[in-house]
Amino acid sequence: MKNLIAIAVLLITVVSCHINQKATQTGFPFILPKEKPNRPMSAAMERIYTAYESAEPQYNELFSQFKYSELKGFDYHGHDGTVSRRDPSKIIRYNGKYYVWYTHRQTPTPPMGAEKCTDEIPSSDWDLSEVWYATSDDGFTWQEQGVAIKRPEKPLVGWRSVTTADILEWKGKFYLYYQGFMEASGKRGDDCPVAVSWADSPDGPWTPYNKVVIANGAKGEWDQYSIHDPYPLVHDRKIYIYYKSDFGEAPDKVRMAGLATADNPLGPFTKCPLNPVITSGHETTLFPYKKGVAALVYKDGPEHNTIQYAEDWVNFKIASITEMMPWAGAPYVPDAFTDTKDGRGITWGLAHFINFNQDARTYHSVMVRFDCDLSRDLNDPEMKQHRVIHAPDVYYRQGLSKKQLIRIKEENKNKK
Ligand code: AAL
Repeated sequence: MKNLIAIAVLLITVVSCHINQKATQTGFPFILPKEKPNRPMSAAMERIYTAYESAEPQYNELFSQFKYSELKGFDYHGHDGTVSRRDPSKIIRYNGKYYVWYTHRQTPTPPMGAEKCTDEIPSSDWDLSEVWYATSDDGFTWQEQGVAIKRPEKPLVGWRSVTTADILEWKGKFYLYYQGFMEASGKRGDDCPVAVSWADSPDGPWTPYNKVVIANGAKGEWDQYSIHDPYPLVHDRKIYIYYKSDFGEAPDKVRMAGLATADNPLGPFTKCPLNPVITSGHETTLFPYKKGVAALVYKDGPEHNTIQYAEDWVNFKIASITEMMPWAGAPYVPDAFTDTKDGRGITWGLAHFINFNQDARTYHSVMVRFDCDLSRDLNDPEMKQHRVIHAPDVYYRQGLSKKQLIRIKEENKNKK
């Protein structure tokens, strides 16, 4: 009994001290402390000191705004929908020039959907496509060099379309990983295993391996249908390929990213048992940062519009929240293949704008340049602004649909 009373007295003293401290603690300092202050704080205040590299975004190396520039050197046939360029690869520098690979479609008509497609008429924007490449001195003006990966003969992997390539440099050779379609995209979904070709120089010629290198998951698994956007980096003397898969049933489609690693560019690739490792986003955009890897996670999912970081290359945490992120961002990553433990970050790359005309009848995509400051070697305060001010027109263009307008009209009618 005595013991019980002693414990009760102790508890009351501790609780009342805590309440008193809260009641007597002075207001939060006017100048936001750089270090976490030693005082009770709300969950939100705790978080800015524990979840991010810095409590203020402008001092967070993994926070940035994104600025966009039109590219010179690409012809889109009057933007009539018959020529499309999309899904650029990360950019590499070789012999004093930047190189990029991308999906190139040149078809007699714009995409007509899975029902109407033929051997010449594309179902989707990336159907009946090839992987092309371009080089540049400054990243703004590009010289298109033509095809890198052609569609092989039926029934080889990719006979219907080869798309969404990304580049690896490994032991003096170059490897392009890409999606190989064996039926028009849209027939079921967007099923396409990962294929690979290699070359001694980024200018080719490219030799196809003609085998699937990362297989779809087993029946019923999250990646049973598609391995999209294969994105290779080098870490721990291994090839790390991040990829995205689509799963679930419409309208609850889910897009997440996983990881597969290998000792050899042609495989075998082992999927990470913790997959998926990134729960949001769409195409894959990653770069070595310090000891770990950072990812741009935009569009789709609960954590879209974030930049994430995984020190162990598997367990990603939100490092910042931002806006206007590049779609299919493909950065210039100087240390992508150096197996660095001191990743320096990125400052620019290419991305795409899909449905450039905002008109399904001339559907096509264009490539665009983005700039940012996600680099430990750059300090550009303009990129570290916490907000972007958009012209009213940007908001008005997100107008209500006809269906929504009818609903609101009905609601108003019923109120009378
Ligand atoms: C893209 C990528 C993949 C998909 C399709 C073409 O943005 O995620 O490449 O298959 O859409």
